[in-house]
Amino acid sequence: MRSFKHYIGGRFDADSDGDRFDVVNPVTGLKFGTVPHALLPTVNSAVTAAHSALSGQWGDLDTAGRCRVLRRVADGIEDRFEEFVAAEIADTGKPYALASSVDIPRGISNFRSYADLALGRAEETHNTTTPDGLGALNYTVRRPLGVVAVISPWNLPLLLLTWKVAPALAMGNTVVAKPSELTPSTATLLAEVMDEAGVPPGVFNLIHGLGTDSAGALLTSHPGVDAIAFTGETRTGSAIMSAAARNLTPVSFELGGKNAGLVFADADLEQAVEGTIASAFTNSGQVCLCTERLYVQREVFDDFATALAARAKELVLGRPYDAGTQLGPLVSAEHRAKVLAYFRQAAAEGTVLAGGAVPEFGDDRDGGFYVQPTVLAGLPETHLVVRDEIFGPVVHLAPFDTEDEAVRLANDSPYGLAATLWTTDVSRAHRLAPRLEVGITWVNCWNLRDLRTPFGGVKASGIGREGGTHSLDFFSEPTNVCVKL
Ligand code: NAD
Ligand code: 6OD
Repeated sequence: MRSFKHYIGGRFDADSDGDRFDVVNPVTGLKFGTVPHALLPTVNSAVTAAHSALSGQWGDLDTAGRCRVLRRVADGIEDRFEEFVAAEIADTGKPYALASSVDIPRGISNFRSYADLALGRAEETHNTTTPDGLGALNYTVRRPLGVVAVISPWNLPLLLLTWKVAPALAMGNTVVAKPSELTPSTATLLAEVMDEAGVPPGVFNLIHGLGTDSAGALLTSHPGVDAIAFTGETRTGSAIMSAAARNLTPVSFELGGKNAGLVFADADLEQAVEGTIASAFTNSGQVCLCTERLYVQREVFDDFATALAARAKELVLGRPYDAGTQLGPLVSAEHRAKVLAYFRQAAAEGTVLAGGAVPEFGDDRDGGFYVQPTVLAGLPETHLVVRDEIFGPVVHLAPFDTEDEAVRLANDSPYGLAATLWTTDVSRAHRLAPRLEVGITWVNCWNLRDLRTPFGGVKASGIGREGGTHSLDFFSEPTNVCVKL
């Protein structure tokens, strides 16, 4: 049984000031550890440690020095690669193939790529004309914001945590991170690696705990926090924004989605089916970028629906380490109950083309949180199954006739994170992509990520952009210096 600890000011012995809570393996539903709640004294210690670390060793380092440290962190994760994979699997139950090809490699890349970007960054300069003819030189310097609170979710725990921690540290900030209460393991290993890599005490602090009225809320409302980078549900973002408003703390938000895909009759239908299998069911649909609404041009709707449902039924649900496992369980009993409630409503009022139920294994996995990959059709656009983010392995299909109708349906959502377009007509792709109210559009692919590109959503899907220089901009404050020549 693991006993997780906070990591504050370079020490793992920081104790809990609240009760401990359990962490459970989603494959079997069995408890494997206990986690401390950080309450106000712990949050205060972490913020104080982060403040103290802004000067001294960390503050004295230039960008090159900080980037050397970040590369050592990347190397440290790589050296303990299988341990990180095992930790991610213990918390989430995701397939080994996914954790070892996406989650942990991306955690490593985040440190390397933000180190490269910060080091190669050029600031703006302007020559200004003056009445005396001698001119002035303007140049910009960037300073860290200070103490950054990083609040992350459970679906891609290390990837989404490091996606914010790496650029924040690269720009000279210090961090207090709070991972999801459901997934404390890789964040804890990351703290160990930071320690081993020589990250000075207090530069990276890790506190555990719940969100509402607990560690998360205490951290985001803390007056000693200079910026908040949050990934999670839209309504949590709203609560954090209210808390941040009191201190005028800047926020960067990556929130929920109800992502649409558009399949045109001219698409390569086999490619569109396989692409949708990936975009709807990867990580059991627990990726903010997953497609939950798919609009298919009417003349190919029936063929497409039949092919997609057949492929969904072939997907292999299994144990994380079994060769051939394609889908793991959902993260928790509570989350599965929410997903199944949507499935029941869909079955009552629409058509279930595939899945819709809990699989039966006849072994200890029946204590876990699996659900079948599910394809639905026939619900009105106003139905909650079509409007709410479900965050499970589910996609609802509906037909459309014209481009304009497709765009209207895709945009008719409170969310605006990502969209996929499946078409072989290049002009159509270029014509439609700018009309979709989202932060990211993929054409004939899904989740192809270049870490330098802007990442984020519009409407209820987020505030601001991260990725590449966008992250470096958020995590630093520009000061213009004007020198009269
Ligand atoms: P969540 O909002 O429930 O929790 C996320 C984090 O916020 C956790 O660490 C939680 O403890 C903390 N938290 C909860 N309430 C808080 C509060 N009042 N104050 C401060 N912190 C609080 O989200 P989740 O269930 O962990 O993750 C799933 C959600 O995340 C989905 O909505 C998904 O779309 C979204 N998500 C978005 C992106 C993106 O990039 N846009 C990426 C991944 C996940
Ligand atoms: O791939 C990424 O960089 C990224 N930010 C993915 C987000 C996934 C959301 O669940």
